[in-house]
Amino acid sequence: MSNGIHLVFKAGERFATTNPATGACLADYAIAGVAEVNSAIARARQAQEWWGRTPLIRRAALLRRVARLLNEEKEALAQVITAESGKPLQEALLNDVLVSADAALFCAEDAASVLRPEDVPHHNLALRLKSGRLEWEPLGVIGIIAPWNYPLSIPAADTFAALVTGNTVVLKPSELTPQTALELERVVNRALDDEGLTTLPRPLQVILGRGPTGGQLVEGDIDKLIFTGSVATGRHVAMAAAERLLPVTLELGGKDAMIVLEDADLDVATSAAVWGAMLNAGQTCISVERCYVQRKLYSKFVSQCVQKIQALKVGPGADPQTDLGPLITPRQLHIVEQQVDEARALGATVQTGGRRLRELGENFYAPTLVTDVDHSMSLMCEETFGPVLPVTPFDTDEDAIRMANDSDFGLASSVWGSTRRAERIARQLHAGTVLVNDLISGFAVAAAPHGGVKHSGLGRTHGRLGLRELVRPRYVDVDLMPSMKKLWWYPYAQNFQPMAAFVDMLHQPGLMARLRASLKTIPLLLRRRR
Ligand code: TXE
Repeated sequence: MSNGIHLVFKAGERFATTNPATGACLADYAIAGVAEVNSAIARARQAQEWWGRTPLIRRAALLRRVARLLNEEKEALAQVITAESGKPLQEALLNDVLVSADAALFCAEDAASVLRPEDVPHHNLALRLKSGRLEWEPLGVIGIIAPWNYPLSIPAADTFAALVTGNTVVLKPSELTPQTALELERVVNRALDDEGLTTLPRPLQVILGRGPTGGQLVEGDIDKLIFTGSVATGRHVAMAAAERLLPVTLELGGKDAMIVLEDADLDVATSAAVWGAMLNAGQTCISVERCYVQRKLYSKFVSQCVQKIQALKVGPGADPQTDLGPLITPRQLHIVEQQVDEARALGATVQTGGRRLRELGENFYAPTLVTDVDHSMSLMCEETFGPVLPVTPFDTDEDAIRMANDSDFGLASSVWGSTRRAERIARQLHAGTVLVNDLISGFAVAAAPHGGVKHSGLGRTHGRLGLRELVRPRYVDVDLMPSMKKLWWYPYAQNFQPMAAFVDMLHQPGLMARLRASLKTIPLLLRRRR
């Protein structure tokens, strides 16, 4: 038994992947059992010995090479991603391949400044004859458990951050999108070869399988885990990790609010709302899951959004004309369908969509806009992860802030309207990221941290904060007068009063009082120390 899930591995078990648009079988793969997971971790640990000693300049060069290869192979990679995840080709190209290439370059360029030792100035006079500095060292082997919705960019950004900081990686991708992870491994290995870093074993190890394989990784000899997925699994993983004090970073999705003020540009805000809710068929942790519109704009906002939604072209992601692809699995479609049906039963109005598109295939759901919604509905409080835009009006800024913050999640949110007013609201929202007059794109800013508050998770990935989570600080303190015994060592006899004067000398208000106190410390200097 492990992290709430029984680890049942049958020797030789395999799993297959299917194309979400067509239902066609894509490939089948061997499941990594206990032995395979542990030997991948052992290889990563062995690799860390040489990789951790490889100078940063060479690690950065590897990531520059990776960025170049991702660019060279962008079209073929986008095809693999679309085949496995169902998303439109353009989304695979930009939100997976480009975001990954940017992350690689960011790591190559910024790691040096993050890893540079930092001076730690000493403020206390008695400690000034020492110099202190912080040094950063890799944690060791990083386990990454990744989801299917951004099958390249999520594991790639985490992998690159781990590699550039001198760690090695064991990656367990989603069982729905294993091929994309194997492509990532291939690109990294090719970059290692191109850079003359052919030493074995390799710093990135990929293990394939379902939940139990991930569970075994959590149980294995790793030094940190980065998990991206559902709240339920994240909680299991965190509990198993806590048992052995394994540090974890958790990215567990969101219920992101979009607030549209009356002074927002209506045309821009409606296009943003539709794209922000429908991107990747809504299967984006930072997609618009709730939209609050100031009453004056509300009815025009709804009718413009409906028009724009109805103009979307739904179809297989591989068709370059497609705006909106299928959901990943019938199970995911069922979650969406249930939430919309429940809202409808509780009085919500489906303005457009709200049904399966069976004529297109098993996993297609019509892009949907729902009004007359409230927070008693799961559509407004649980992650939907589907192409659904629930819209509701508000009156005052305070109402909008209260409604947006009334959620168990806090990943990202956006505010639309005049910049100053929107920024004032943004500062009051409980979320890891708040965008003003934009949405989603925070994830594409390689330098920006990604992560949330409340049930959206713990810690940060991406950016300088993400790099810092993959190193441990070591405080190094060097005494500049090694032949001198310290004034606070033994003996204590007759020390107390001069020491009290010493504290006065540092903290007594007024210069004269401090000078007087300093005279009383002279006996400290004259005393012989044992
Ligand atoms: O997630 P899981 P699922 C949300 C979204 C979606 C829901 C379920 O709302 O509807 O989660 O999706 C591995 N020990 N998000 O079922 O189960 C699993 O193999 C260790 C939000 O796909 O959390 C996969 O690699 N690992 C989200 C990964 O965990 C385990 C992205 C995620 O799977 C495991 C995806 C276990 N016991 C879904 N069980 C986001 N944050 O963006 C499963 N896994």
